[in-house]
This record gives sequence, structure tokens and C-alpha cells, in this order.
Amino acid sequence: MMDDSPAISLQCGRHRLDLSFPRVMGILNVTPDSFSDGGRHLALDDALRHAERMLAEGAAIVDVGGESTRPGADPISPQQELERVAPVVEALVRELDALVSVDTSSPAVMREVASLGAGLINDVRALEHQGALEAAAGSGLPVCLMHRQGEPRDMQQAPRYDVPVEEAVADFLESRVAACEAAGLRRERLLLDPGFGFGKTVEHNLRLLNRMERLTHLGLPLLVGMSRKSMIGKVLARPVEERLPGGLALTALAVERGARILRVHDVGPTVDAANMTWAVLKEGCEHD
Ligand code: PT1
Repeated sequence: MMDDSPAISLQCGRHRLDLSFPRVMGILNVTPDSFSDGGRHLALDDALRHAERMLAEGAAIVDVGGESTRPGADPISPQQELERVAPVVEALVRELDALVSVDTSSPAVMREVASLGAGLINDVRALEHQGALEAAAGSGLPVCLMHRQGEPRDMQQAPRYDVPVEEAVADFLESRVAACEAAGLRRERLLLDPGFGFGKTVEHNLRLLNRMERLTHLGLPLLVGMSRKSMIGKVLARPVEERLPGGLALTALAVERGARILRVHDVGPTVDAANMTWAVLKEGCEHD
């Protein structure tokens, strides 16, 4: 069998991320609706405690996001995004020395968080915003390029594809990798993400996961985000707070199909599911 295993580690600022086995990225939302109440100080304190817990449970990365990109969400200004994200990134770096990823499409946010010590840029718009390629290239940080169809506001209104979804996703990601390389961002700094739930029906999402091997052929590490998403809700008829078992099944399959980073809310259980799956694939419990 051909081995499509990509480069086994990524330099993320001052952290080196070993991707020779599956790693977990914990989600830290700093959108206002993700905090129950309280002032800014309480919010920052809550964010830090939540991040600390995810790291203790085995997260390798904390992904900080100030703009909601779930279906129906409206975009926000870069200024607003920075106000939410910058204090959290700064605190995670200073207090926890964490490997921080920032979920952003804004060049201004990319530049600022890189200077604050973030280690990875996670862009659901694959650096398509004006100036984003240049900002990301200049940051020196690795970048996750994600596929999406449409914008969060309306992306779930009857998504359709003219070619098999995995081909559309592979073609798009390949063209963004080429755009990155043309902008001076070397392949060695890139990760790819199929973008589950971003302009895709449940059937598209299920097919994309089942055929994710198609994306491993691009030779770059794969990141996936399926945690608590409506694809689980629709298949199992479960509300968002009851989607963990479904999510763990998806984690096992994603690891088997080549994912190296799992972006999730429930870090501890996902670390166990990923490590157990990996042990079977490697027929042993050593991490290599
Ligand atoms: C993702 C992702 C992300 N997802 C990366 N970043 C979200 N790299 C935010 C639903 O159907 O998959 N990869 N950043 C969150 N987006 C969604 C999309 C949340 C769909 C929920 C759904 O429920």
C-alpha cells in the first residue's frame, strides 16, 4: 500500500507539534453567546480555566475563535474580533505557554495574534479574504486551509455540487495550496480540512468522511472538525448536548481515514478514542 503519511511535525512558533500520531485541538469560543453572563474579566478567567482543563485532558492545541462560523452566523468586524481574541491569546501564551491556534479570516487579526505568540492560523475561508495570503505568509506560522461552499450566513441553503463532493473539496484545496505557494507560503506550513458542515448536506458530510482518503493523496496533514455538529444530530436525532457518542464514532473513523488533528469540544474522551483507534492501526500502544 502506498504511504501518504505527510511530514511528521510542524513548527508552530516556539512550539513543535509532533503529528506522528493523532492530536486533539480543543475549541475555545470567545463569542459573546458562549459566555453565560458576567463582565469581561470573568469571561477571560473562564476562558483560561477552560483552556487549562482541555490541556490537562490532553489537548495539544487550543483553538481560539472570536467569530462564529456556524450556519446562519453573521460576520463581525476585525476590530470586534481582535477585542475578543487578543486578550485571550495573550493570557493563554503568558499563563499557560499553550500552543494557540486562532480561528480567523482577517489579515489584521492574523498579524496581531502572531505578534502575541499564537502558533497556528486556522482559516475557514482558506486565506481567500483580501490580504490574508500575505498576512499569513508574513506571520511565519503554519496555516489550516478549510473547504467551504458559500458563507456561514447562507451556506446551508440547499448546498449542491456538480462533481462528487470529495473531488470538489480536493480540487479547491489543491488550488488554495497553489495560491499559498505562489504567495511564498511553503507546503510544509500547510494543513488541510474538508470543512464538515460548511455548505454540505448530511449526505455530503458522510460521503466526505467515508472517502477522506482522497484528501490524504494531497500529502498534507488533515484536520477535521465534526464535534457536536448537525450531521450527528440529523443521523441520530440528538440535541447538541447528546452528540458525544456519535462524535467519538466519527473520531475513530476520521483517524482511520487519515486525520491527524481532531478539533473538538470534548477533549478527554476524544483523546482516548483517538489513541485507542491509533493503537489498533499500529497494532501497539507506542506513539509512533
Ligand atoms: C472546522 C470548523 C472550524 N468548524 C476548522 N475550523 C467550525 N478548521 C469553526 C453544524 O452543522 O470544521 N474546521 N471552525 C464551526 N462551524 C460549524 C459548522 C459548526 C457546522 C456547526 C455546524 O452544526
